[in-house]
Formats: sequence, C-alpha cells, structure tokens
Amino acid sequence: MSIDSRKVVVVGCGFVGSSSAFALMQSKLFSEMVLIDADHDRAEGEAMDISHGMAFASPMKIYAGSYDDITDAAVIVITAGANQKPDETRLDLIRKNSAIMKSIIGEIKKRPFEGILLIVSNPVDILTYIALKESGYPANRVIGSGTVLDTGRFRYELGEHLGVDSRSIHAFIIGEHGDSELAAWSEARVGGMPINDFCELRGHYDHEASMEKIFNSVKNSAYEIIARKHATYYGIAMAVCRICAAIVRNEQSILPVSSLMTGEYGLENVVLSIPAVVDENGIETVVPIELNETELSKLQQSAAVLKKVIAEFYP
Ligand code: 6V0
Repeated sequence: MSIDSRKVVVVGCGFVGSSSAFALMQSKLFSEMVLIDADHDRAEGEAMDISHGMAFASPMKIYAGSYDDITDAAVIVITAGANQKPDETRLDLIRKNSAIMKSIIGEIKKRPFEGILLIVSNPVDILTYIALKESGYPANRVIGSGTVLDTGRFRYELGEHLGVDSRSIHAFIIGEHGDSELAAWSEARVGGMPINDFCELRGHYDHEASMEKIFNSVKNSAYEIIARKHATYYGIAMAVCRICAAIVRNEQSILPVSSLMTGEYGLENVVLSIPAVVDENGIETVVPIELNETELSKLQQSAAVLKKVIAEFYP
C-alpha cells in the first residue's frame, strides 16, 4: 500500500485530538482526515462539527473511521488517553495511558501502515518509547511531540520579555516533556545574538532572576492552565500542525520532538527531546546542540527520570 501524503489520522478525539483536527483542517496540509475514538459517537460529532468549518477554509474529506482506514495515511497522530487532573504530574498518567497506547499500537500493527506515528498523549516520552517498542518500526518513524509545545511557550515568554517576535528567537526546551525538562540557555540566540547580549540591548541586566522566572513560567504552564480550565489543548494543537507540516512538506525543519537517543550526550535507550531535523521520513537526524556542564548534567538527570519509568515496563 503506498502512502497518501495528503491523508492524516487522529486517534483520540477529546480536547487535544479535536483541537488538533480543527487546526489541521485550517492548515490545508491534508485532503483527507480520519478521526478515530473509542467513543465513536464523539469522533462522528467532531467530524461533523469540524466539517462545517470547511466552507470557510478549503475542501477536504473529514470522517469518523476505523483502523481499516489507516493503511495509506502519511501520519497517525495519537492523542488518546486520560489528561492530567489538577495536582497530577504527567508521569502519574502512565498507568492509565500505557495500556491505551499498547492497545492502539496493537490495532495499527495489524495493518500495513508505513507512515509516521506522532505520539501526543502523556507522558509523551514514555508513551513514544512504548509505541516504538510495541510497533517494532524504525526509530525515525516514531516521534513524540516532546518539548515542541514547551519550546513554543518558551519563545512566547522570551518574546514578551524582550519585545521581539518569538519567531526571531532560537531557543529550546529539551529533555522530558515534564517536570525534569530544562532550557538550553547557553545556545539561545535572538536574531543570531547570544541571548544575554540581546537582553542587555533591551535594558535587562538581571539575567539569573529573569531566566529562572521565565523557565518556571514555561515549566508550570500546563499546571497553571489546568488549574483554571482543566485541560490544555490549543497550544498543543498548533504544535501538532507544525510537526505535521514538517513531515508532509518534507521541510527538514529543526524541532525539539522526542526521539530515541543513540549515544548523544552519552544517552541510549531512552526517548526524550533534543532538536531534530524532521522531514517526510520523520526524524532525519538529531542535532546535538552544545550544552554547558550544568545543562548536560540536567539533561542526564532528566533521562534518568525517564529511564527509571521505562525500566518498570521493559525490565
Ligand atoms: P480527553 O479530552 O479525555 O480525550 C481523550 C480521548 O481519548 C477521549 O475522547 C477518549 O474516548 C479517547 N480514548 C480513550 N481510550 C481510547 C482508545 N483506546 N482508543 C481511542 N480513543 C481512546 O483528554 P485530552 O484530549 O485533554 O488529552 C489527551 C492526551 O493528550 C492526554 O494524555 C494529555 O495529557 C495529553 N496532552 C499532551 C500534550 C503534549 O504536549 N504532548 C499537551 C496537552 C495534553
């Protein structure tokens, strides 16, 4: 079965899946979108509702389907599973969501799917690792949304702080998409300038305090949003679109998706986020940016947190 680069499947049509589908419809990246959910009525309702926006965007086919519809898709976006409740960490979700991920991968594996798996459900790094192991697909085809959202939040916060378009900022959140993530400050650039130099250009000299404030605000964003509206979904929906664009347009964009480490920074057999070149084959290559000693040690600690959880599933 050949791949139809204009076809996407979204598995899980809750807040994140339906918002992603809504954003994908507007993105014009695809001409066919299949929605799958354990609650088929929900998938049908979302497909109907989103289709009604099509007259204001551009034509495509959107429908609630089944796993028999996945075989020629370019990308399957998996957002199925429980979300965080107030005071729950992403790692707390593991017990509920690992079983869901295994059952979904089991269904996908029964069919000759050759496209890219994009895992979004949390804890995303662990579930991407599970998807990789259970599918047996090559590592380039199994991507987690990782810290693409956190990096978007980071660039937004920096843009606000510095009075500059966030798209002019090259700076990454790396590691776990969760509590042990870190900001790669030493490599951060604004318009090509080291970030502290740009801060001073804008009259900010209190680097340590500002860095701590901005990073904490990024790291705690999900908790702050969930405390107010019980879920987060618009930011991640845009991140899903961005990753899909890199894949289906073969963009070779550098995005901090989560991928399998194979020796980078001394890390192996763990899935986490560092920048990677993303193209039609998924991960073309990871880009191990230079880290200072503190950052490297934090990244290794983040990997250790994830490895401890992985060891429970694959001792
Ligand atoms: P939700 O609104 O409860 O939706 C979950 C959906 O999954 C429901 O519609 C369920 O019916 C469906 N579902 C459950 N089991 C299955 C199954 N076996 N097959 C198909 N569908 C199933 O949750 P929400 O949409 O808010 O969150 C979904 C996941 O995304 C959670 O794990 C979140 O933690 C995660 N997020 C990940 C983010 C990221 O940056 N990676 C960001 C936000 C949320």
